[in-house]
Amino acid sequence: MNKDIVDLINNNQEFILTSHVNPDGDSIGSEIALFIYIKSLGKNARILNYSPTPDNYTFLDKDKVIEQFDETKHKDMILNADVIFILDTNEYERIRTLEPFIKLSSAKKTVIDHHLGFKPEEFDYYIIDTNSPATGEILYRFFKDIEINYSGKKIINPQIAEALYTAIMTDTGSFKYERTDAETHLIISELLKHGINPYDIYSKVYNNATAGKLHLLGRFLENVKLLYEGRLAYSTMLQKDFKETDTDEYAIEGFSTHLLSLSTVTLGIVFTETKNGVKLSFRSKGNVYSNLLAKEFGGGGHQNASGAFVAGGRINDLIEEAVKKAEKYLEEIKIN
Ligand SMILES: [Mn+2]
Repeated sequence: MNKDIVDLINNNQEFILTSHVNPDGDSIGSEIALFIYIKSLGKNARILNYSPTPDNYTFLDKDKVIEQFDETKHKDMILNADVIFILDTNEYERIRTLEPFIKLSSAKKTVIDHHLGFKPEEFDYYIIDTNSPATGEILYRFFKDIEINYSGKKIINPQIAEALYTAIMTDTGSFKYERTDAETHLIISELLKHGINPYDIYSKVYNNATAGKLHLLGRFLENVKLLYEGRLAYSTMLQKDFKETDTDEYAIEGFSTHLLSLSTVTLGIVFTETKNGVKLSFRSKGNVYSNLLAKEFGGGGHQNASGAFVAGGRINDLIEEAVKKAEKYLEEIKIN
């Protein structure tokens, strides 16, 4: 991958970076890290996201460079860009209203992600590493390769280190999910040498709850249902839950881990009623393929974390349907 991308960056001037709807630590961290690198070469770059940056990740955007996509303001910028990087995103649908302009743009389009999804033929460069637990880890290796083999100059500075650390910390569930391996820890060790503070970063990302969020979590836990000898756990969040706790749908990020904390559970589902449909989030343990179930609802993702959105769907119907369909995915698939 690297030589092509090194040349792509060196030989162009106008860059657009984007990532998925409801960005997470890996999206924002990866965008900031790549942005700083591109800018350091004297190029122009903009980060355009469909969603605003969640409050707990704004510390990464020290110079407030991330912009929320606005069609009138940014359309021409996208159409006329030289290169567009789509980070941590595996399908066009997840960049929402940016999709038509990116498709129309004459820019060279590059995907860097750790999920399968996009059709490679729709892109000029398609860098997918499903062994990486985070896009931030792919970028770390990219930067190290440039430092060693191409530029001889140090790329990773404290700000990039903080962004990549946050990307990897959040996408590995603080270094515990599948695909967290020795290399991940070695990379983290290298990043820590830049003087970043793990406790400080963790606090900024996770110790930011409001009373409303705790009350919402209370409801979420109260609503947990267990089925199939305790192998399936699910919970439901309704619009009234958000209204009554003065929160919104973004507040449930991370709640699904509570479902997997039950020892018997292999698959957890969170059903969220939104204003225009129902969101289904699937989480699983080991070789339980949650993404196959997500696919049955027109969604996708990877083995242990996936999701689907059913526009206009009714939540009770979807719970019934998903519970029924889930049964055949609850057993681990043994691979010899
Ligand atoms: Mn990611």
